[in-house]
Amino acid sequence: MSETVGDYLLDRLATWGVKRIFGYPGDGINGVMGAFARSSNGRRPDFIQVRHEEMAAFMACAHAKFTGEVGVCMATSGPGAIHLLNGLYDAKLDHQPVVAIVGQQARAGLGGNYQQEVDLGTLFKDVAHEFVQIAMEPAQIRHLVDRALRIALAERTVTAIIIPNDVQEADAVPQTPHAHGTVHSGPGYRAPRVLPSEGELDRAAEVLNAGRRVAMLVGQGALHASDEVAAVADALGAGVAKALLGKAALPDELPYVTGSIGLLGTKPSWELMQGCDTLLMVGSSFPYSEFLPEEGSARGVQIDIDGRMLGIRYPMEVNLVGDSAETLRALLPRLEHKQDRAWREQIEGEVAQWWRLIEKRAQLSADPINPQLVFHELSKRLPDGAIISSDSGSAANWFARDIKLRTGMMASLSGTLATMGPGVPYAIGAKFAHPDRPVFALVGDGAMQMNGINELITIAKYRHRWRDQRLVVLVLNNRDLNQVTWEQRAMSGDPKFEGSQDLPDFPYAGYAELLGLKGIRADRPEHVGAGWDEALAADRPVVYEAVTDPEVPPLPPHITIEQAKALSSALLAGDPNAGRIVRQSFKQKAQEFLPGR
Ligand SMILES: Cc1ncc(C[n+]2csc(CCOP(=O)(O)OP(=O)(O)O)c2C)c(N)n1
Ligand SMILES: [Mg+2]
Repeated sequence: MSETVGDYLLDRLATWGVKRIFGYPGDGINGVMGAFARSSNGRRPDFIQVRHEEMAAFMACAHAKFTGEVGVCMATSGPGAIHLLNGLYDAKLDHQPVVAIVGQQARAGLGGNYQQEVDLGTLFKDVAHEFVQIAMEPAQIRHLVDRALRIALAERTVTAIIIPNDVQEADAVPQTPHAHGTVHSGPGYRAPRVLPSEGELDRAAEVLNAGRRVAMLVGQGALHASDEVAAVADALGAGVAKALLGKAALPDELPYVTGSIGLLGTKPSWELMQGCDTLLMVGSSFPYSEFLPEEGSARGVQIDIDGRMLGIRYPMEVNLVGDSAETLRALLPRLEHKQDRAWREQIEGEVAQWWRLIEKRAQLSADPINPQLVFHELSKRLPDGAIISSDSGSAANWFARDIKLRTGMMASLSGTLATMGPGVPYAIGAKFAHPDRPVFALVGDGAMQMNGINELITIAKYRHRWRDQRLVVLVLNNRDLNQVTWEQRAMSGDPKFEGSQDLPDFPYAGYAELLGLKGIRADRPEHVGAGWDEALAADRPVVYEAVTDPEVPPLPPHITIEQAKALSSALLAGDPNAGRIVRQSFKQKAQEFLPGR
């Protein structure tokens, strides 16, 4: 049998180094599934079967985030393609290179209001606007693959290829005869060296040298520039705050690292931004202006590889288009080592105090378990090389504040779309990419019920492929959509609406056991540490269900007057849990004012 388009597609993807494709079948993409089945040469990518196409897109995004390579996902026409969308938007908004390959009805039927016929070019036109194409001829496949991967990598974005099912089954045309109108593409992409001009570096150095209290804010663009960020922070006597996607950019053990910033952030990051006279932002588009210096109060320098991201969060004096590591290295010899270290010492003092506060908050009693204790006990035990994914929800607060990352660890979450649901699929994507490393997913019960429970089936299906079996899914069983419950109270001033917020209970640990995984359930504080020890010693992936108290407030680092007012009006309006909330909030806040903090 001669090679089909499906065969050629997979071979071309292998030429690009693609090792696995996360996806789900359907008759719209069967021409490619047939090619996977014929994959005898050991060269073609693996097909990883998920429970839902959105999960395939999350896994492709996680692959990109945890390897720097392009992630690939695949779905059938119509419903499968539609299911991919939320995961693709997650990748697009977090600037990850992901390629979606989807099927379509046969060419002859298109426009015929055919079964499952959806206008996929239009559907993907926003999420994959840099490149979305329909293959109408076998000869297109070579350049569609080459361009979809190259554009995804070069633009750090999502691209899509739509292939009608009769094209998938047609004979491949790897090479067209040279003629007017034919296209002859080649594979491969290497990132360029991107550096600002000398003059702009000098201007940036002038601003940074003039500053007396420099604050740095680093994001995911600095993940590969840890040494450079540390060296520049040392020279400038700066404190460093981290946007959530950049949490692994610098280890939390460094005394001048103030940790996360924003609503989920820390008090030292707040103080750093309020007290600085100069802001150096590296590889971040952290959005919340109220957590940045007030306009006019600080001079600003920003570094970003993408010129479109410059100068949108703070009116910067110098905007540098450049790779963060290269640019910081080029800046370093231009920086004067600041002699006056008072600002740096002040920050270090606040950071030390903050860690003591976090420790105390974790130890406060709750009913039955304080979620901070669960994260605190994990943080102490994190094995070297751990990879962590967090879902959106209250887990993201505790991940941001309580988890101390060390050198060599990786961590991510849906930073920009902030969608629920990526926690478990990100962990699966991480485990396939790094089967020797321990992986942790930190997930709420709402997100588990949305999709995490189903994706446990994928873990059970594939776990035998992973040399190191340490994959732990932490579920915060608080029977509440807690993050939003607190947003209703503190932002909108409404009491908790039980109709939208209460969740049914579910036996997460028991269900894990049914699947052949290990289930651990902690419902008393004294079980929490031992539960982690057991999870880390297990011979198989674990679901660690912690029964946590929804009335422990994920307090913003600096609660504003408006938020305090909104919260009290919510309570006055008859919040069903008013009494316990006041007690828990008071306990948390009181820790800041106790002696010996
Ligand atoms: C797809 C999607 N739907 C809704 C939301 C809004 N949202 C953000 S966090 C959250 C609650 C999450 O609840 P859960 O997973 O139980 O975590 P908890 O906050 O209770 O720890 C909701 C509804 C969202 N971010 N994404
Ligand atoms: Mg919950």
